[in-house]
Amino acid sequence: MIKTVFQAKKFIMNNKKAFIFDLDGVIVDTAKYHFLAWQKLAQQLGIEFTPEHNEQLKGVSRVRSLDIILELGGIQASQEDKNKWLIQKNDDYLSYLVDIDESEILPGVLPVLHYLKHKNQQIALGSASKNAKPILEKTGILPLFDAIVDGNDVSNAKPDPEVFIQAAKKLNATNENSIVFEDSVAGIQAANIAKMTSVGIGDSTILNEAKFIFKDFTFIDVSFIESLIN
Ligand code: B16
Ligand code: MG
Repeated sequence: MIKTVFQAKKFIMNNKKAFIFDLDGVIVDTAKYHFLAWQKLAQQLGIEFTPEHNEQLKGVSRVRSLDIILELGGIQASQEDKNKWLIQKNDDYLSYLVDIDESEILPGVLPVLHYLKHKNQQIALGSASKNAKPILEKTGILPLFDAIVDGNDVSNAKPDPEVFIQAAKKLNATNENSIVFEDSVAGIQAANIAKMTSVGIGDSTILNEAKFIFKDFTFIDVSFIESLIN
């Protein structure tokens, strides 16, 4: 009897799907604000920082992002200066977010989220950002999420899969039954390392390690979502 209950529980867990969404660059267009804030700091430090350089920062933690920029400029800095610049960058970034609302949600995202809810699917956030919750609140979509894992919860940044593994666990789904939507190379690598289904959102030449790639959510149709559910 105990064995039967255990097996039934295991069966239910193994069949649950987890749809895990990255935030910046996938759900909302805040990647451009990160870029503007980093670019301002880079200019101040006399470092050239282009949109191409910015690709290396997508999905990467705030601390690591600063290190990458300083490496680009060949600058060695004290921890005190680094802390000061991290606060400055985040303050600048937050100043862009003051007035954001639902219009910041990227095209095609809301229909996909609503369709998944309509089909009783579980949705989680898997983001490196420490500003994730206020962004979901301001854009009005926080209630659509069954679980949230963000930069405040993890100690290892993408491409380490910790953020997605935690999200799948919160939803009682196996890694194999988890689907990750990501705009960053580091995030796609994290999903692949965890043996999750990786769906790249963005440029196919940059995200070529993803199992599926779409330019944006308007290219994702119901039949694709259904194929992920079943
Ligand atoms: P914050 P994601 C990531 O969010 C961004 O892509 C990355 O550019 C940023 O450095 C990181 O969050 C940390 O963000 O400074 O707000 O804590 O794409 O994983 O949702
Ligand atoms: Mg992202």
